[in-house]
Amino acid sequence: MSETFYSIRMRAAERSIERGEKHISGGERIGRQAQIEPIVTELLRKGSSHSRGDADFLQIVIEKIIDEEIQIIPPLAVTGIETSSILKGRQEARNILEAIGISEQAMDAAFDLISSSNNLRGAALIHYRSGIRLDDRGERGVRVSRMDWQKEPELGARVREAIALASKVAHSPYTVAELCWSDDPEYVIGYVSNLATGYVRITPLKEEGCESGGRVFFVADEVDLDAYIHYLEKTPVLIRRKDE
Ligand code: WAQ
Ligand code: MG
Repeated sequence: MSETFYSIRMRAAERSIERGEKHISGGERIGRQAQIEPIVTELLRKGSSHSRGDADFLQIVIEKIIDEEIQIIPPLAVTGIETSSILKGRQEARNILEAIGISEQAMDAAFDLISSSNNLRGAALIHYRSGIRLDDRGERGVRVSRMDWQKEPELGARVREAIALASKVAHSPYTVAELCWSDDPEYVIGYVSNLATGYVRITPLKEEGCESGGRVFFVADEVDLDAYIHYLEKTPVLIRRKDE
């Protein structure tokens, strides 16, 4: 692919002297030159009218992708589970994670972290057996970036973004599984994913009105952390369905 692509990223935050910085919203896209303007407009809308609050800091970065070849990967297959309570939803998530081989300890660490009121801006990397956090990014976590659909699928923006992210994450050999639910107070659906299981949407995973949410990537034994984080943050990935 010799065409020029751009990474377009947004982050929005609420800043106060007493409470420091609260993450409101983020977004990561890839586009050709002609798509920059519409993508910037979409990201601006996303960050400036958000249920988590009014951003008083909003940053958009546009960067030409030069030094790395774009990888093309297929999206994870999507399935869904609906339950009647958060307890049951979380149990379904645990059953899937257990079947994948995630330890009890690692699951507890992940659920504690995501349901804590201290949200990260990115994801926490947790060892799939010990439950020990492996990245040293603190409150920032690791922000997966530089991924998008080659052709926009007919899905809502949120689902489209989540499947693109989960597909990129799952395609690393160091990812054993991912657990996620939103930090947006009105959105109670989350997912468990990996390459073999696909993207399993589960609802509900949290209470309506709750602002806790996040992402945990369960990481394999043989992980090369620097290479893994480089892939997540920097390697450009386009998602393309097999029949396109
Ligand atoms: N990289 C790493 N972590 C991220 C990223 C990223 N690019 N974007 C968000 N996160 C983390 C961060 O901790 C957020 O607080 C948290 O995930 C939730 O982000 O119906 O909307 O964008 O199939 O609020 C999943 C279900 C929705 C979608 C997830 O996440 C569906 C969602 P949000
Ligand atoms: Mg959010």
